Amino acid sequence: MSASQLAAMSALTSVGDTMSATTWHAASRYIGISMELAAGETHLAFGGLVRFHPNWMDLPKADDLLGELRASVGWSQGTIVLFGREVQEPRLTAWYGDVDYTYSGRTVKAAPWPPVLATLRSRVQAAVGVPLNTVLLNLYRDGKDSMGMHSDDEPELGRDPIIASVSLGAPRKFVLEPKRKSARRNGSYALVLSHGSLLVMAGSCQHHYRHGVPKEAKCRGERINLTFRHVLVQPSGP
Ligand SMILES: O=C(O)CCC(=O)C(=O)O
Ligand SMILES: [Mn+2]
Repeated sequence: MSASQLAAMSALTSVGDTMSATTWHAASRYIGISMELAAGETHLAFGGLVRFHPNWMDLPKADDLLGELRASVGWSQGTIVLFGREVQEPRLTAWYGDVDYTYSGRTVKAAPWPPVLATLRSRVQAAVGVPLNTVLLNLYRDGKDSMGMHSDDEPELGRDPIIASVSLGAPRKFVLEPKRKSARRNGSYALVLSHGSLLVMAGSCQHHYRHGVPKEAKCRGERINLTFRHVLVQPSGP
């Protein structure tokens, strides 16, 4: 992580953080095989940094935002190729940004920010201290919808990207596991992404870890997640 990114991370607002990193390590416990990530900053064992702000947004604001995004965003269900077959993604998605972005083998074109997302982007940028020029939105209709394990490590995001993730609606488990399989049993983390929370992944997190949102049979509610990123603008050709 560059010095400016480090400075930006340490300047993150601490609303809702009740534990210092040291207290958290002392209080950590295991959920299944995963160590629970609590509020505040955690330096991951294999490298990378995570900051979690469970109460980043006040609840009436989070309720309003959830309702507005649910109704106004142009949600669609994408397809992915799995074992040679085209299948529908287990969630709905939408994307807005200043620049084109290629992820999971598909390219999405720059699309203007609706005012509600422009306002949220400003707030997220102020919290992380770096510019963010795209947002990917995911709508999980219930616990049958999910996000497979992956890393946000496309070359367009550059080295050590900062990914700022806002969650609204039904709480869902988020898993972070080392890319190295032999380290997963003792080196995985989990946390519950609550309504109005902000999770920031930074440093070499995407290099060493994968993350995902597993299915949760008991979850009946909807959840919207927004991941803000900074896509590097490619120099235009001759
Ligand atoms: O829904 C989430 O919390 C995860 C979203 C995510 O990892 C992504 O959009 O890349
Ligand atoms: Mn991701």
